[in-house]
Amino acid sequence: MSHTPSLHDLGWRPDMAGPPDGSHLRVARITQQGPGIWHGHDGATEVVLHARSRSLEPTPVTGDWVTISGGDGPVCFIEAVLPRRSELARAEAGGRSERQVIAANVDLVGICTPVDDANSRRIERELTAVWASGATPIVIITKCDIDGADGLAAHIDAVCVGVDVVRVSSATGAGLDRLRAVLGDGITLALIGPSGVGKSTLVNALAGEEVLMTQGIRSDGRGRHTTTSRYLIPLPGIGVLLDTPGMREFAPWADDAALGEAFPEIDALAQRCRFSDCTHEHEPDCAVLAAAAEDEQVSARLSSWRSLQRELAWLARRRDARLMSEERKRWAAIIKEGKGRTRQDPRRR
Ligand SMILES: Nc1nc2c(ncn2[C@@H]2O[C@H](COP(=O)(O)OP(=O)(O)OP(=O)(O)O)[C@@H](O)[C@H]2O)c(=O)[nH]1
Ligand SMILES: [Mg+2]
Ligand SMILES: [Zn+2]
Repeated sequence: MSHTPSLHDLGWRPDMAGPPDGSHLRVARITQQGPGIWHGHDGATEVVLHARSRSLEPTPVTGDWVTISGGDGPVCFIEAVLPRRSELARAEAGGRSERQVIAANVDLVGICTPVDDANSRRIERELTAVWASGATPIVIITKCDIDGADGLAAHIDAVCVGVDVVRVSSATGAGLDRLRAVLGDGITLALIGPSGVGKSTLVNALAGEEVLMTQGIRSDGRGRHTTTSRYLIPLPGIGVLLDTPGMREFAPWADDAALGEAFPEIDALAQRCRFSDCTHEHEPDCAVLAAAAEDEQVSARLSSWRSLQRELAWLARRRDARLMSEERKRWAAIIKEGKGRTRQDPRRR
């Protein structure tokens, strides 16, 4: 970076509450996360951060605003994580029932998809997660310099109902002005999408210089992940970019309200079903089924909606089961402790 970003360049806003005047604490934003160690910037200098306490909650992620102490050397301590205004989360790959926060305090999430290999189902899944995050999604179609891009991009619009779609090429610079227009001073845009779609290349193109490593043109490593951590990159005068490593698959962590926002046309049709709790499976006078029978596009969207809804319901059940089991353990411990006390001194209550 050519010059030191101020807190404002990092995305700090006057309406955000930091430590009180006279406090020995100051704020910083996490620019790269753990495990166990974080990098941040406090508007004056880059800092290496450790957690003050083992029980620091929540675990800081890239994009977080934290209060820090120390600073004679480059190592400082994270004292607290400031309240998040947005939280982009997914169900962790593998077991898939743990919530994993990918980034915090982002205003916009750019769902990146390459024009020659766009996966509509994946875009729907990512949109659902972004609607649940508190940030606003935009869909960024990358590599639009590829031959026949216009025709290839057409089907993507069908799954981007009510969402801005921006076509860009980092190679030619096309569309970058539109992206700069949705950005702005202190606005944070996180980029997500599979590996190799050109997320880091796009950050470099917006920055006008090589701030991130990208997959080399001559690289033969298909599917190799080039970016391995989540980076926050303040671009003074442009905005704040948050680059993420490509995720092979994406399981959204969301609720039905977010699902409704990702499928607004299904939601609108559902308002006209006879039953307010219609599942759109077999009920009479179901407006969604009626529309799906007449329109292939609605039918495809309905089947995505169904599978996502099942997936989210499964996650919610797993989460509830886990909460109940934790609650049971907590009670068992309380009861055990109570019994121990009774045995020692039966008169004490
Ligand atoms: N034709 C064309 N190729 C591009 C464009 N942007 C990126 N690429 C190429 O796509 C490949 C991947 O780019 P990266 O920016 O490293 O992709 P990434 O999404 O950051 O990948 P990960 O870090 O692994 O998640 C590189 O070989 C780039 O040269 C573009 O606008 N047009
Ligand atoms: Mg990358
Ligand atoms: Zn219905």
